[in-house]
Amino acid sequence: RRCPGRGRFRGCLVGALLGDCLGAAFEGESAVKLPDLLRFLRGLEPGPSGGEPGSARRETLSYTDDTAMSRSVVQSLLAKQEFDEVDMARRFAEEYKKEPNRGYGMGVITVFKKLLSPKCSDVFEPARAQFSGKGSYGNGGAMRVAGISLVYSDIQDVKKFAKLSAELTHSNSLGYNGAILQALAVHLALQGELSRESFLEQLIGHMEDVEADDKSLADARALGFEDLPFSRRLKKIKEFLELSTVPKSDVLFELGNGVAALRSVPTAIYSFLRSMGSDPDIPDHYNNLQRAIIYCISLGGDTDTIATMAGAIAGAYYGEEQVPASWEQSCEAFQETEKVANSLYELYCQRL
Ligand code: R7I
Ligand code: MG
Ligand code: MG
Ligand code: MG
Repeated sequence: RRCPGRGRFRGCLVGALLGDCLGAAFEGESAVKLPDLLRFLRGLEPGPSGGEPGSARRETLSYTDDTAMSRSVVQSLLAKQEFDEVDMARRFAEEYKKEPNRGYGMGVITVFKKLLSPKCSDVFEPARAQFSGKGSYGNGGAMRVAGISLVYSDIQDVKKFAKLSAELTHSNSLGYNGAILQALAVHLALQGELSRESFLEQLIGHMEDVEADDKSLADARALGFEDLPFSRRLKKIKEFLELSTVPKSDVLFELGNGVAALRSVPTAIYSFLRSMGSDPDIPDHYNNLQRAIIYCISLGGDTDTIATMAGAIAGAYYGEEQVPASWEQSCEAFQETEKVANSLYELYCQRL
């Protein structure tokens, strides 16, 4: 295994930050109009249509729980130099206590409150109790997972620690399998120039294995889904990519734009893959990474989370060269994000 370039680590974390901060402005809107979105983005740029040339930017876009939790994942990995469930759980809970108004999921707050109690001796227990013992299938495990793929280079480690990091809040396999899929996508993107076809084939191969265990089969059936639901959606993505145009309504019906991992992680992967090509609706001066984020947000729904996941994948694939300065500088804590990415790069390469 080789050490990927530093720019991919910076691209990944900053891409994720951009997706969250830009997407948050539209989270929960059922129909985002593309002209409105493009106008919002022009407002971030200096010059005639944006802020006054040379003037200070009007506002900084705040990050949400997606980034707050991603930062806890990364800070824990850097402090411990490996995955440590007790340390990571403590950081999630203390970060929530410090800034509770970042837009956290309704259910996960219960987990944080239990983790903060001195009586909590098993850090996985609060997550197991969620939703009457069925566990959360939300996308919170997936939205924050990229850091795992920026520390572990071995694909079995990526799967193992993506799952464990997600299980601190999401014990339903439809939640943690989404985190595994997102971590695998970042892992593959970090390796560089893979074609769409081989990127998808590899993801399908891994997920058919991940989803074949008894708990994954039982959890999917209990919620009324077919077997191997993530793998099936990856195959649907393959069909979509073979068509010249795909109506937004088909993407929303088949892949979704919701808060469940199953209705958001495949959508982020599709957005990344479709943005390898041009999009007639998005102006040509936007690059692949920008198109991936714009497309996610244009779908509406859980825009910050879908865009942060697509941004992490696209940033790992294209590197920081595709991160526009005006977008990055619009986001809270972008300089710190770059520093942390450098540290992850050092750790990843030192561990090889
Ligand atoms: O998954 P989670 O951390 O939420 C992440 C989302 C992202 O969009 C963030 O940007 C933020 O806005 O929230 O938090 P959870 O509370 O575990 O799950 C999110 C939501 O998914 C819950 O509030 C429920 O609405 C839904 N959900 C479930 N509903 C019924 N039964 C998750 N699991 C279940 C379930 O088993
Ligand atoms: Mg959020
Ligand atoms: Mg929210
Ligand atoms: Mg969200």
